[in-house]
Amino acid sequence: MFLIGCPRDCYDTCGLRVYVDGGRIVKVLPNDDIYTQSILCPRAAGDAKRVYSSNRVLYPMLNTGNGFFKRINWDEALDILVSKLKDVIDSHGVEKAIFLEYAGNRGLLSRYASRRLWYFLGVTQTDRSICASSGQQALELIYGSAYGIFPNEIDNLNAVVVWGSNPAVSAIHLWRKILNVRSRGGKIITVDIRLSETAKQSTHFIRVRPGSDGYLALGVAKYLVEHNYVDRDFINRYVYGFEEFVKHLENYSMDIIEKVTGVSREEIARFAEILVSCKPFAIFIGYGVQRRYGGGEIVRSIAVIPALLGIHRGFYYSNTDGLPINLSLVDGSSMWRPRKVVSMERVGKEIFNGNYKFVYINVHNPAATLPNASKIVEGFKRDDVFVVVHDTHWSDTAKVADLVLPAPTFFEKLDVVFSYSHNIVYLNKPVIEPLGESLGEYQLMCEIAKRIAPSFYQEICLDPYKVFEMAFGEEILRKLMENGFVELKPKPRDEYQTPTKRIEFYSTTAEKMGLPPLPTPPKGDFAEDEEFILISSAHILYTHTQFEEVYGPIPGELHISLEDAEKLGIKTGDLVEVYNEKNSAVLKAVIDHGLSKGVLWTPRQAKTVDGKRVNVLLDDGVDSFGGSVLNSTKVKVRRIGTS
Ligand SMILES: Nc1nc2c(c(=O)[nH]1)N[C@H]1C(S)=C(S)[C@@H](COP(=O)(O)OP(=O)(O)OC[C@H]3O[C@@H](n4cnc5c(=O)[nH]c(N)nc54)[C@H](O)[C@@H]3O)O[C@H]1N2
Ligand SMILES: Nc1nc2c(c(=O)[nH]1)N[C@H]1C(S)=C(S)[C@@H](COP(=O)(O)OP(=O)(O)OC[C@H]3O[C@@H](n4cnc5c(=O)[nH]c(N)nc54)[C@H](O)[C@@H]3O)O[C@H]1N2
Ligand code: SF4
Ligand SMILES: [Mo]
Repeated sequence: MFLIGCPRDCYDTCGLRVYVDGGRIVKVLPNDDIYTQSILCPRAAGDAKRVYSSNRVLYPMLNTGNGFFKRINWDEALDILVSKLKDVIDSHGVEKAIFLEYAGNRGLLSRYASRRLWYFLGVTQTDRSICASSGQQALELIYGSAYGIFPNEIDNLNAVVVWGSNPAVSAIHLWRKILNVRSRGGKIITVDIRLSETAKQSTHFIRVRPGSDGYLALGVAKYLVEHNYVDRDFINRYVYGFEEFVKHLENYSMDIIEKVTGVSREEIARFAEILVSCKPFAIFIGYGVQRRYGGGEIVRSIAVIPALLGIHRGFYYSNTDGLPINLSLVDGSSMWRPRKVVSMERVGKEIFNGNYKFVYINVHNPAATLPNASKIVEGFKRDDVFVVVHDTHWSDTAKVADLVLPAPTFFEKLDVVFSYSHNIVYLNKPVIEPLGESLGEYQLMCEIAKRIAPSFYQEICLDPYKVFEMAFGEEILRKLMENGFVELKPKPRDEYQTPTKRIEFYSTTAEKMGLPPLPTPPKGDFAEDEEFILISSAHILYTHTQFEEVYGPIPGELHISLEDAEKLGIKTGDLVEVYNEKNSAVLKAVIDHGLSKGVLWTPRQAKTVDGKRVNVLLDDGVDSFGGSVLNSTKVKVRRIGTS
């Protein structure tokens, strides 16, 4: 039995016990530590099947045109790759080469250290903003960094607010801990635009209009201030700009708040009273709520609530910057900068226009997961663009690449895995041999570095254990090597890294950035007549596009309210065309009683009936805080027939 950490982009970062027989993985079981709690998610349950699936990339493969690939050897593959890269750098400039990488594997070697060559060369990179950027930035403005409570602290809470997050699907281990709060007589209040799986199991559900959450938060704040519930001592000591904030609240009347949010003042009062009577509580701020226009301001408005009631960092968002890990040393960004950084939302258009002549992609499936997915596919097919994909499986992106290189799964390679939620770090030693001729991301990066930058090889490519030491320091690495895992000490919750060292309700940094100094949320996403807001979120069987080889294509379902379905003459099972100025897609309708009028829901990256990804429809705009606006997408719908 081997104990390893799951490196998928997932809140939980579980400990997995892997059983191997005759060099093959036969069973994957959950560890019984305080975070994994002996619970196995469906993805880990399907892991062994996915590792040995026929969809694995096993050898270097060269596209010979018309979608055919021929097997070549590694020497040939590296020669082609390096000569194409050199050509582009020499004749077009280094910024015409782009490195696309995201979250397929969050291991220190697989993801972070493999960036070193690309930072060194200075090729274009994205801003990695698709997932959680706006909320991260918002929390940094108020608190100096985004870390909040750690999962072991959930046991001390009397209430949890789940705000724009769906942990019953997206973080089942965290959710188990939150459910324990309910079992102990505490409260779970879910704020969502639909009756999500999480909402169904909560003690309270507050339904808001899409993107109006900032108004709801300011409504709660107003109630707390007006009823003198705020903790004056705490505020005097730790908060900067409280008086300005109170004045600012005058701009938001309860009448307007009710109208904008669809939540009555009585419900707002009940919500606020629960918070007052259930201290300590924490607000789990989701990523779904901030992936929209005004998303940063929404998170900023929500994040002041715990401080009003005297709680240090009474929220959870992403805890990476609360842990002692030096990622910028590991990935080289502390030494080298890319010549150009492009927004992840907009990169599709640039690829379509042929702005990049050489594209290197690993741990990422942009042809399926980014906005403008169809433009990315077309761009990759251009003759003047050379695309290299390093993946474990034949992803949508691999299928349209020029050169596809085989990568080992996390069971097949050395790595260190940390979490963005809890504080356990795992040392993953390979439990089986790499399948086929697969080569790890870091090893491959070193092979390319050896050929393209031989005189700097020693600086770019370090011994893997040196990389781990740079991340954690000697002492922690020693413990990690001894035990196979280590617990990191989180930063204190009463420390604020803002310019004033306080919780900045009024942010001078925001002012300098051209943002409002006080939380100024949008009224929400309003659709015109016959238009809908399209929301997408996680599905329990998949991690983004992974596991289709185990569970089949991500269901191409379009959930619609009964009222809208009746108006459009749509029944469950009907085929509907969903369209906007970007594209169209055919999906299968499902009448969903948890949805309200004007709002549609679909699983993330759903595979549409006409063979596309729902991402072809997504809004490619950028929020004023830099993040994506996927959940602000507007579409129209018409019935086209029965399935
Ligand atoms: N419609 C819609 N689209 C979305 C979102 C949404 O809410 N709705 N959410 C967005 C969010 S939050 C995110 S985080 C992104 C995720 O976007 P991606 O990171 O592109 O997501 P994945 O589909 O997981 O793709 C990762 C790829 O990495 C590969 N991979 C897995 N392990 C390894 C490995 O060890 N080595 C290598 N080389 N490859 C590996 C997988 O096979 C897969 O092809 O999607 C975004 N897209
Ligand atoms: N099973 C599974 N788990 C995953 C992933 C996966 O692909 N599969 N992906 C992982 C990744 S990369 C991420 S980013 C996380 C994301 O996990 P979460 O933070 O849970 O975010 P989402 O799943 O995008 O959406 C959560 C909820 O936000 C709601 N929502 C959307 N817009 C609004 C709004 O305006 N207001 C309010 N109040 N609610 C709104 C949606 O209805 C949805 O129920 O999940 C991680 N966990
Ligand atoms: S995918 Fe998430 S829930 Fe499943 S084993 Fe990995 S970390 Fe745990
Ligand atoms: Mo994400």
